[in-house]
Amino acid sequence: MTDTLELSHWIGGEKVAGTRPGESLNPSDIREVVARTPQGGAAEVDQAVAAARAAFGPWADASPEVRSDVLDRAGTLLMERREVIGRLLSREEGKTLAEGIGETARAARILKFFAGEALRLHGQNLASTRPGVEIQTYRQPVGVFGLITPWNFPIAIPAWKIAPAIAFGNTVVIKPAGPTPATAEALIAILHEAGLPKGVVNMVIGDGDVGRAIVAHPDVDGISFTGSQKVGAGVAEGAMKRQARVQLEMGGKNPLIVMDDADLDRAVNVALDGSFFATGQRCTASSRLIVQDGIHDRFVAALAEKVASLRVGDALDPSTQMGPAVTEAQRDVSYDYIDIAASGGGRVVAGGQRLSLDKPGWYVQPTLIVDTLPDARINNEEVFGPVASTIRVADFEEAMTIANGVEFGLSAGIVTQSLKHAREFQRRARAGMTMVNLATAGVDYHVPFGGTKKSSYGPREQGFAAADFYTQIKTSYSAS
Ligand code: UN1
Repeated sequence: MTDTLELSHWIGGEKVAGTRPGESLNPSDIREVVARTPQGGAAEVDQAVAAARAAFGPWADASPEVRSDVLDRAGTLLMERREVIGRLLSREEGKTLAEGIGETARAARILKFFAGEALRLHGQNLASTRPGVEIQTYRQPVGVFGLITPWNFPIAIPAWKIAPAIAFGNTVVIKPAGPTPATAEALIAILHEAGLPKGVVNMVIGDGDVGRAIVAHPDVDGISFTGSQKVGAGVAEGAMKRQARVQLEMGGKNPLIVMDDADLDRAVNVALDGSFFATGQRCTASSRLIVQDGIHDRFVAALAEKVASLRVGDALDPSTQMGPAVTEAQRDVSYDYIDIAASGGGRVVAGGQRLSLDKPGWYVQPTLIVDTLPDARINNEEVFGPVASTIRVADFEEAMTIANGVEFGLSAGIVTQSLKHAREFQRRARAGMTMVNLATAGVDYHVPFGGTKKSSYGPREQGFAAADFYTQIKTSYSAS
């Protein structure tokens, strides 16, 4: 499949062409243009918000069964087409074909999950402190949501923001990430094919101007953003200025502690998955490997061997185990951090070299850097690439202190056979998600997702928690 797609914005159920042209490239072979896109701006955002506002009343008043049916049908269509859309995803984002198809199936499951949640929205009934008075609480839709999504999960994240928003009666304007608009468009097209009324979901393609116009728009009631900490801070400020509700999912510098009593094979496989799969481009990636002295050298030797033998290549080649970085800029960030870590005293034991293959793509060698210090830049700043560092520790206490000693707190993991350490880790880790004998990345879709400290802000995403952001509670008192 090498044809170039021609994308449009989606406004009020119609495809709307743009004036300024843009494109997305195949990071495995940048000679290939995956899609040509319009680049929207404030004018398209105005039209999209107006369409979402017009659609809001009827959609909010529709039977939950109507909303459930659309999500269910879209989930079925997406699951049926997961191979084709997963291939498009891998071609546009660069994760392997297995990862691209897996993510598409995950997005389909998310749509199905929220098809069920649409029917389960419930409130409470309480006796008042005043005799004869009853109180009911209802969850009601909020209005128009602006969704700003990243390129690293170009279909799953749009799905997990759009699905709860519309399941509970809201309408949406989404700006997909610049490098991956075609994958997002596939989802929007399927929702419409499944019978979504015009204007319930609108999409404006473009760059930061589109994001800023959404955040500043007076008729957007809430904003959900996944992306970098820096951009997220600006989104929060803009939303708060006009009292819009806001939810931010940002970076991580996720620790994986490996204790002396760990099963070595398990520890190596968990670290390999957490640090390098999806080219390390996950905010949940295990980027700090905190390893106890007694297992350290065996762990590093075994992991280095596996990292060095990972097959890096074209995302669509079935033998590829790790695809390229999504863009040239992302590739260069990885290179920069490898240099920063090495100049800070770290020792590169796998990867670390510039990589060029027979195709022009943004390939990076998966890289393991050992003997780094906890306060080095490599252990405090998010790389968002296939680069992991190890920190040697004497005991559990030192491991906990280092694990919690960064500004981020998204996901944290431990590999151990000690129940005591596992339980204590779960209790004391300052992270929104903890993993015992599992990779820090790779989460379920039906449970809450989010972090602490600078990783997240606002209510959790996904699972039963999604209703906290995408509905508002009304408290009704009545006496007879
Ligand atoms: C996962 O680890 O399965 O952008 C999901 C990210 C996260 C999603 C991670 N918001 O990487």
